[in-house]
Amino acid sequence: MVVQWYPGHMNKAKNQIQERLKLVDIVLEIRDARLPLSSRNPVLDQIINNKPRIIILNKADLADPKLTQAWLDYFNNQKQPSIALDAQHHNKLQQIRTIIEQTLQAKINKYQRNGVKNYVIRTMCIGIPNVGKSTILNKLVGKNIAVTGNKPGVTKNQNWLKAKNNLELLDTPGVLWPKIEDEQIGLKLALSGAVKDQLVNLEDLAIFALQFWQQNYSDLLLTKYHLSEAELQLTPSDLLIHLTNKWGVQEDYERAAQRVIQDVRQGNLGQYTLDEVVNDQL
Ligand SMILES: Nc1nc2c(ncn2[C@@H]2O[C@H](COP(=O)(O)OP(=O)(O)OP(=O)(O)O)[C@@H](O)[C@H]2O)c(=O)[nH]1
Ligand SMILES: [Mg+2]
Repeated sequence: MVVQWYPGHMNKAKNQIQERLKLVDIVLEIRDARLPLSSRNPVLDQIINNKPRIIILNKADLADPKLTQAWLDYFNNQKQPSIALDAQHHNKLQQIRTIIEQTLQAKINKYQRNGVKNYVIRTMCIGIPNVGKSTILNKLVGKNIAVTGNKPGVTKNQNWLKAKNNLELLDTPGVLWPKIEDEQIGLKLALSGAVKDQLVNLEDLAIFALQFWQQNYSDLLLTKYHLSEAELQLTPSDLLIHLTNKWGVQEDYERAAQRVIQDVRQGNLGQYTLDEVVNDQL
């Protein structure tokens, strides 16, 4: 599947992140808990380099809890501060503040030693599109200031938001990288909703999802789609044809594909994580 998903605005957003980075003390890197590895942006990675960083695995409500814990353990072993979160339902936002303060403890101590009372901590929130950056910042601020929406590309420009306790937060537009060489990563990103659906072949995407569920979450597929054991053994594309017939949408495979994709994204096929923990990669 060849997808052109690096329009000019993403390049602009990347350059703006690079420019503003020197103004901030710490970066909140938001990744999708369902794909903690594939939602890591190698381009932003290079830019951020040695800046203190907290990895937030957002949308943890949709992810497989066992694998979320495995990923947190992995980051912990790498001495990389991280937290899993369900920003939509307010979970653990206070803890983000605590981790920010812990990570910047040396700097804060210095301010305090020098009698600086009104110091400001500046944070930049970065990540792929639609991962929940603006939602998290709104929760940290305690008001819905940043615009959010369930499609990629909602935030168009950088915006500073002010939270309590001297915290300033920069919201940024979601950024992908120019060339996604690994097709699997492309499919995982698309399935999570990081890529506009118009840019993707929905049938390919649904077939990828069905295959992943057959291999990893077959029990869920069996019960949620009321399949027989024999139907579960169909090839993924035959399974899509089977579901199309079953749902009575008359050879409209794209419509059936859309339904599968929606079910995955909304969690109707259960909690899932598309990336396994692998060593040596943050
Ligand atoms: N299930 C779930 N949905 C979430 C969570 N956090 C955010 N969302 C939803 O995800 C969608 C995208 O959220 P945004 O905050 O607009 O994402 P963004 O990263 O700012 O997106 P761009 O500005 O387009 O890059 C919205 O529909 C949110 O309600 C979460 O933890 N769980
Ligand atoms: Mg946004």
